[in-house]
Amino acid sequence: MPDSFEHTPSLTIRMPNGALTSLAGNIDAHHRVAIADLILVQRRVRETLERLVRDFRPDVVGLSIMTFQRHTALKIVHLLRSLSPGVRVVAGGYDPSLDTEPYEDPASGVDFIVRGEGELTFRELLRALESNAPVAAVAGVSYRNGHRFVHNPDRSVMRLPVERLALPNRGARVLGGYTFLGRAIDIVETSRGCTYDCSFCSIIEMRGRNFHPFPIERVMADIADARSRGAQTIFIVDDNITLDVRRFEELCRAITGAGLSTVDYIVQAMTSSIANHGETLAPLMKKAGFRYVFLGIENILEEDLGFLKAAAKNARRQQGVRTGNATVEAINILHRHGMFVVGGLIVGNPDDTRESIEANLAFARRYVDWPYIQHPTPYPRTPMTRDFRDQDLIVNHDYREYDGTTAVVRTKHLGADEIEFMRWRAERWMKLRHLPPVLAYSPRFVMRNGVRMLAHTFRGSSLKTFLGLESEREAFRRYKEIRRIEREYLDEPESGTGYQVPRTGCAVQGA
Ligand code: B12
Ligand code: SF4
Repeated sequence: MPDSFEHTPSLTIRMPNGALTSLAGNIDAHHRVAIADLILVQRRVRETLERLVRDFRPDVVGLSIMTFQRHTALKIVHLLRSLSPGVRVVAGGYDPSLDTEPYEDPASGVDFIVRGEGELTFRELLRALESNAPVAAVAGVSYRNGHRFVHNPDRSVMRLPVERLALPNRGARVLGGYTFLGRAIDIVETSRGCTYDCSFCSIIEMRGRNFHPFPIERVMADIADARSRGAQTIFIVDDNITLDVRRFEELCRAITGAGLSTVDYIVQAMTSSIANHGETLAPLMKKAGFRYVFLGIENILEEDLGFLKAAAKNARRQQGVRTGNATVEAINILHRHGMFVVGGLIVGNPDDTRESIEANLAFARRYVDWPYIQHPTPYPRTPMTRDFRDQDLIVNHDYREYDGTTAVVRTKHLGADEIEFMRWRAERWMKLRHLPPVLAYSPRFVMRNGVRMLAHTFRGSSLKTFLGLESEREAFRRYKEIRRIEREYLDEPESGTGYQVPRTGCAVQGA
């Protein structure tokens, strides 16, 4: 999908989608496969798709979709159908897996949904299609049968240490230009799954509570492959790599031992693991080349952590006894070892007041290097979605805006717009503060793009705003309008193709 959100502007961050290369690496070798990450051509989606359909004449097109990308995805299906009426369309990823209904609509143009982990299901689906065999036996697939969709039984998640998956096929990419602050970036997985159950996270409904690591040799081969294709930075996309700290330490040693610490690594981590094991883990991470650590802080207030069911993963323990919150300790350890902290916080929970949101913003201002502050977003089938619905706090049912930085829920005390305004106003200045280290890291990139980077961070504001001649709310209003326009990646398809893009309201609410 081309859709990106506030914290990962395509100017500075264009990362590959890990699902697509993994799927491509695991289908039968005789297929010709092309991966097109549309994030690379955000403003040229239509012409790129027209060209690719002309060049490759695909029999099957698969799309990898998050909820906020649903609208664009359905438009893309519409376009594909107009370019190649007989093409078979497969939808996969978090959104179709957790909310099949919009894709079942005959107007959607989708033929198959692959639910959950996709490699084996997609491979078997393709085998069935090419041999004209029934797909009824393929676990994990939902398919159109006349006017209704049939949902085959779920497929159980792969036990990765024993059930081998082939390496991702990066060679199948037909578009280029993945970069992070001007440096070539790739992604690598070292494990899948998580045993926690944070109420806002889609992972549990997607694959249950489990943790399956890839063998370290396989991870090293994957990193080496990414490196050999030019990656200077690697984002490790594991759901929760810090569940097994000893294994993470072993991985760091393997990276250093293999001479692959010349790559800069970015990883997501739990505060508790870093605080409780950081003294041994952090030096190894630093030596291996880890540079940015995304910490799932979520919230600094215990009541909010309780609501988000994220207290356990943020707990500090000493001699096995819980002694408080792990966040500050985790940040200090990472800083002591020369790593930057990307602070993941969630503000706007049901009981949040102006003061509780301000407390979190002040914390971010003081402690984190790069803020990654979001609003609770009721994605399909998460426990949090039920909580917000039960309390009647969801105010926006347009999934296009479910991108994490648009407030779509209110609290009992504050309106959604006010919550978003508070985050927006504070976060821009925090981001500005990180510019000097970025300049030192990527001087040529910043010299070339610094003005555009600032313009992006402060879009909506004008000289009048900075001089205090207009209210910041006016700038915020303009920012929201810019965001609204940015969300359209594909102009309206021509009529007469027989397909209509269905409305993408909140199915849960029946809107
Ligand atoms: C890494 C990651 C990121 C990275 C993305 C890096 C990248 N380019 O890949 C970063 C940090 C940038 C990011 C950002 C966002 N993310 Co994110 N992210 C993840 C995470 C941790 C892992 C995803 C991953 O790569 N997994 C590995 C791959 C191999 O697995 P996979 O994607 O699930 O794919 C498998 C199946 O889904 C299926 N499949 C997927 N696509 C397809 C397509 C076809 C055709 C088929 C057959 C099968 C199939 O098969 C694949 C292989 O088994 C997940 C999950 C989590 N624990 O939080 C969230 C998650 C996917 N992100 C989410 C969200 C909401 C976002 C953001 C919108 C906001 C945010 N939370 O930051 C932004 C948007 C990014 C953008 N495009 O602008 C949500 C999606 C929820 C939903 N219902 O849509 C998740 C689930 C987290 C959550 N809140 O629960 N994210
Ligand atoms: S620890 Fe992370 S991956 Fe695990 S349930 Fe919580 S948010 Fe999801």
